[in-house]
Amino acid sequence: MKTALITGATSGIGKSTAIELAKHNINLILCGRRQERLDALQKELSNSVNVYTLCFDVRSKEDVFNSIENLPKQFAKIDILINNAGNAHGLDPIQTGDLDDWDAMIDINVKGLLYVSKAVIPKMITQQSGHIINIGSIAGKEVYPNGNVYCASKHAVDAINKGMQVDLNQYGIKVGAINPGLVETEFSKVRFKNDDERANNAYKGLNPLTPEDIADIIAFVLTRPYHVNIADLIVFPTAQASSTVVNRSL
Ligand code: NDP
Ligand code: 8X3
Repeated sequence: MKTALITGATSGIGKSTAIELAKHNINLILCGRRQERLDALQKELSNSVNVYTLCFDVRSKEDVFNSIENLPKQFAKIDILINNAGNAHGLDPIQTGDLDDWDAMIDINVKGLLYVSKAVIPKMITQQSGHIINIGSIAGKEVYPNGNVYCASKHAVDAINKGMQVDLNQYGIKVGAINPGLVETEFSKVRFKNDDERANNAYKGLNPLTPEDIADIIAFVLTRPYHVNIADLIVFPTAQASSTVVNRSL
């Protein structure tokens, strides 16, 4: 049985991915900052697979490395890494953006992803196998009004994804990115700091992607034969054609 480490497993895409991978008999290391949610998911999935939880903030280099280096033996071999933890913080023009929001996005979406990857990649190199899926975004392919720093953080994920592919190619490790458009999760609640009206407006009048849609794609990517690597994939709801072209009347 394989083991997957999923960051951001307490909500949205990460949580749905955990549920989906359990159906594929993949043991799980679930990460996030909200221990009670990790505990609940562990309880839910432990009937079918082995589940271990790691509660850390991806911004803490020390906690990331301590947690991953001290995994119990049963979970020490990580076959799959889903780099999913991340959020947008704010949606403001560059001239009025909040510095704390900028720090959060760069520290979590970029540096956090790097810390977790740095803790896991040496294990995969020793094994000469592994599969890393980086959750990017359409915001890593386009820049939209007021998206500035979030888009920058996801463009960085796009570059890191390509960098990992190039550098890890010699070890037989698969690396790929999934770049979704609008997915209804807690993402907009976080972006708009619990302003429910603004959060709901993001999905108003359209049929957005669900986190289960992304989990389904992740499972598809993971179950391709060894010689097939989905390197970079964009997925939109049918109502969306780009970051700014969204049909809200379908
Ligand atoms: P959610 O807000 O539902 O989930 C975000 C997850 O990230 C949570 O589990 C959260 O866990 C975790 N997380 C956030 N900050 C930290 C941190 N500092 N340390 C550790 N974990 C953290 O949003 P989504 O599921 O939508 O987002 C998942 C990924 O998908 C993100 O990378 C996002 O950028 C990307 N994405 C989302 C899209 C969307 O429209 N929703 C579209 C394209 C990409 P906890 O708070 O418990 O730490
Ligand atoms: C999340 C999708 O369009 O809000 O990455 O940036 S978007």
